[in-house]
Amino acid sequence: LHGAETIAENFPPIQNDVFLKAIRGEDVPYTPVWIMRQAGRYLPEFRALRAENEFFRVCRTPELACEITLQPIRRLPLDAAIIFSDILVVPQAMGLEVIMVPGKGPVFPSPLLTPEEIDTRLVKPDVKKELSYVFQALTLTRHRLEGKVPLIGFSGAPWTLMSYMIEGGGSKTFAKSKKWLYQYPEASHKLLDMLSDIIIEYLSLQIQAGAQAVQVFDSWAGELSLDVWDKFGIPYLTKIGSQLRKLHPDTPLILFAKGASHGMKLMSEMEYNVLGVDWTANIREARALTRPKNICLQGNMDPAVLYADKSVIRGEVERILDEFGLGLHVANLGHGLHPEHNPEHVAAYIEAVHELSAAKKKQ
Ligand code: 1CP
Repeated sequence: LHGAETIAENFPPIQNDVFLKAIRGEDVPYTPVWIMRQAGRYLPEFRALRAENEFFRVCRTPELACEITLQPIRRLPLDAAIIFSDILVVPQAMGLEVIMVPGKGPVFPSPLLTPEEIDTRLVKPDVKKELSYVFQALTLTRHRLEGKVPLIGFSGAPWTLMSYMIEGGGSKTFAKSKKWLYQYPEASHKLLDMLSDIIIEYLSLQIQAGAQAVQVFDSWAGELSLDVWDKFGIPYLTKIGSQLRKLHPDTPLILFAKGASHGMKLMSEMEYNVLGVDWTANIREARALTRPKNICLQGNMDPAVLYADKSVIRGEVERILDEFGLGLHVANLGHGLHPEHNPEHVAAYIEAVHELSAAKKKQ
């Protein structure tokens, strides 16, 4: 690493700020687009690098995390980059082991079993030290992007991280972690509050390291009833939003709560500038709630559309752009890219967003 690339200052001036402008509700020439999991297994260059490097080794090696972040930016005209990492580096920093099992995904060999284990097995980490590799990757990537597009940092949301820590990996029913919410509400609140404080510090340090926007992924919000999410999700998301807003008044805050468009009203009352929506959301209703507050929406094409022909992709993009209307929209999929997606179809999606939105703007 060159000395200057390790210091979070004198970053190259931004060239493409369409993403940042769209979030602020400013006039933009076209609708900006980035894609969740844009750095991932659908890219041959990602698979090649991963073949030689274990997943969390990539996360922990700033040069490698930077390289993977830049891969989709070199190939595709995306309007933002997202740092390569994983939401599960936070539970790792709290003392839990997480391994990436090929073909299966992340696994905790020894998940949390009882509320007592919050005290006996978890540590409140020195975030700056334990996750320094993430901050270094952000600083390096911000320099190496040369101002081409803004860089997004991220964290998992408290409930989503809690569910992984208790389930020990992905889950179909969320039986164990939901049992905690109903059976051990106090311990659940204790764990969620502990996670929230760590996440606030983690995201604040990401912004200081060079992240120009941060996204909170509540991937499993949609597994909860509105009432339970209101009790165990919203208070912590609110705390994260308002603390970060105070610490970093000008940095866009994005919340993506998958499957939780039933909670749109609750989300629109927090301090996030952008709300992610998946393909089940009612866009007109979401707009009615968010437009008066100048909140930007992000989404929402079903990733499965990318399996269809390019003409179908274009048609779906056209429909989605019409539904959102111009302005205060960042195009994205409603969830991450799949390893099976064809990079050419991903390119066709981005091109369709750019061309069709620019044409609508001129109408
Ligand atoms: O072997 C591999 O390369 C594994 C695939 C992979 C990748 C590319 C995983 C394992 N994580 C990642 C990177 C990643 N994870 C990013 C990079 C930035 C980008 O979007 O390009 C991000 C933002 C994440 C965040 C993440 N990890 C989430 C939240 C987003 C979402 O998908 O809902 C979640 C839930 C995880 C856990 C995780 N990590 C990896 C997998 C396969 C999973 C999901 C497993 C499950 O279904 O439970």
